[in-house]
Amino acid sequence: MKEQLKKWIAVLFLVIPTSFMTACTNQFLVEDMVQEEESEQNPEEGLIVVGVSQVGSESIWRTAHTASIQETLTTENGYYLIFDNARQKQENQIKAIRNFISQDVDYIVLSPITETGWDTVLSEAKDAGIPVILMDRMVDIEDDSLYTAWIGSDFEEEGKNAGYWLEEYLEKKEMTEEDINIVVLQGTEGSTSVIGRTRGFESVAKKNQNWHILEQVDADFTTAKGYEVMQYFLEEYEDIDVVVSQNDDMTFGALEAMEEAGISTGKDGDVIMISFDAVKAALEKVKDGEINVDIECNPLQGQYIDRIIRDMEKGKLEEKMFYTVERVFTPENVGLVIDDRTY
Ligand code: GZL
Repeated sequence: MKEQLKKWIAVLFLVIPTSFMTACTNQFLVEDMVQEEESEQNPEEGLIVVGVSQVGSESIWRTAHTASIQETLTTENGYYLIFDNARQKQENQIKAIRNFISQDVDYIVLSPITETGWDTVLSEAKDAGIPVILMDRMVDIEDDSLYTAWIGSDFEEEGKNAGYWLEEYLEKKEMTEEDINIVVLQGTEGSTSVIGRTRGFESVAKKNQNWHILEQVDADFTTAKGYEVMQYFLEEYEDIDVVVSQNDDMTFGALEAMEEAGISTGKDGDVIMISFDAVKAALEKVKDGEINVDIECNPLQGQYIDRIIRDMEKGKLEEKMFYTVERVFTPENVGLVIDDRTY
């Protein structure tokens, strides 16, 4: 009997825990399935949901800017990123922002293609209690409480640096008295980068009586338009001494048009070539002497956005304006950075 009893007890000790474990396992399995179900229905569970409205993909700089954001606002870093490319249309950005509001995201990050036309939609975001962080470019609005922070470049400083470089270069070449004819390829009309770079360069130009800005034309920050506008300048003006191009993509188009016209540029060329952005493909041309100077504009803004959001999460944001660090590259110093350039 005892033996029989012992067997039953052993069986019970074996069966109960097993069935209990089976039940638990089943329960855990069920819980897992529910969690899995929930996470499929609610992928942003426990993550900071950020809606990003990007200008477009018009330039190498913009591609690097987008990469910096997408490589930082990852789920591993605690974010659920909803990214919208507006294809260079403000109405697409406004639609995207309204979409983010309807999804009740935690933050909206916006690179505004132009400065005006944002008051209404940013008021809607504020009414919805969603903080807006501006990146790259600025908005021209009545009430600056409509955005919580801004991260970007000092574009006016960039424009001035181009002017200061030209002053120094012409002095070295003993060309401070002769007429200097300048044409400017501008980027997207009404964008902060164009407004600032133009204002900065003009502020230096007006101090040099022998400088003549013949014309400034919008080439929309693209290579194709840069080529077209440079062709127009070459047909319109016989004697161009300096080309200022407000981003490297337009510069590539302008260089192609000048090469086709048999005009050399850069260090020992017919035309002085000044560019902005300092992407690697352009720095190669600085190194080769085809571009005289490239004014850096830093697209790596993802980390700044991450830090701003982290500080806001802790209610610790103390600043509103964050400026990126930038340099001026010439054949003399480009070698220091070119190999490490990731874009
Ligand atoms: C600058 C950015 C400009 C770049 C262009 O911050 O707004 O837009 O200079 C880009 O390359 O298209």
